[in-house]
Amino acid sequence: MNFVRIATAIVALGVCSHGSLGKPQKTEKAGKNPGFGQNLLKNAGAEESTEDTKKVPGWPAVDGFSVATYGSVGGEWDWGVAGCAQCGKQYLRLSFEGETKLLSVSQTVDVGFAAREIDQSTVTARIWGQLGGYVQGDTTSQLLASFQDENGKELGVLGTDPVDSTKLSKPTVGGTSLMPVEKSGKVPPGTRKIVFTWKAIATGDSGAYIALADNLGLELSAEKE
Ligand SMILES: [Ca+2]
Repeated sequence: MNFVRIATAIVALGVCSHGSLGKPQKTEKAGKNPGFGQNLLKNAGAEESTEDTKKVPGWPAVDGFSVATYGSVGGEWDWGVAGCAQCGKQYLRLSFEGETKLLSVSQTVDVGFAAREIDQSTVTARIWGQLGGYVQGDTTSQLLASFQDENGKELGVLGTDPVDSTKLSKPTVGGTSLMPVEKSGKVPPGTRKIVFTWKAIATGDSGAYIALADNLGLELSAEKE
């Protein structure tokens, strides 16, 4: 049993410490399993149309979570100005206030299609996105991937660093900006689902907190056979 626990701990550490910077984004064998090399999130770029901006297609309804058209919200960009070159026309918002200091939204992705490769410890997960908010603002956010077995037991977590709002580039219009974030790590054996979460956290006491995101992603790739 001790060996099992130690092995599990080593896997968990590996998940947290493996960076992907400089690595190719898709491995040469990514085509082997048709599910590899694909963005597994629904409506990852927030471009799907909806009549109610609080009902975001592909995402659960969460109070304070919404989709917006670039330019439609005062203070955040302007009409025709997107948060990034490939950001399209719409973006995601997490908005909360008062005593609420944290707000998140998640998608759960079934990765049973890669069970064999995952249990052989040959699968890498990559999460990425464009995250931001008001430059110098007191809201940060990050992306998290919780690797879980079929019973929902967490086997490991992969997370990007929270966005530093003082490092957001000065926007050409409006007061908000996005920056790319990314993290990769080994998928622990036994993983059958991945809970992808975008989590916003208040870093000050302004009482009004806004985190913005676009072009989120989660993909699996085979490292080796
Ligand atoms: Ca978009």
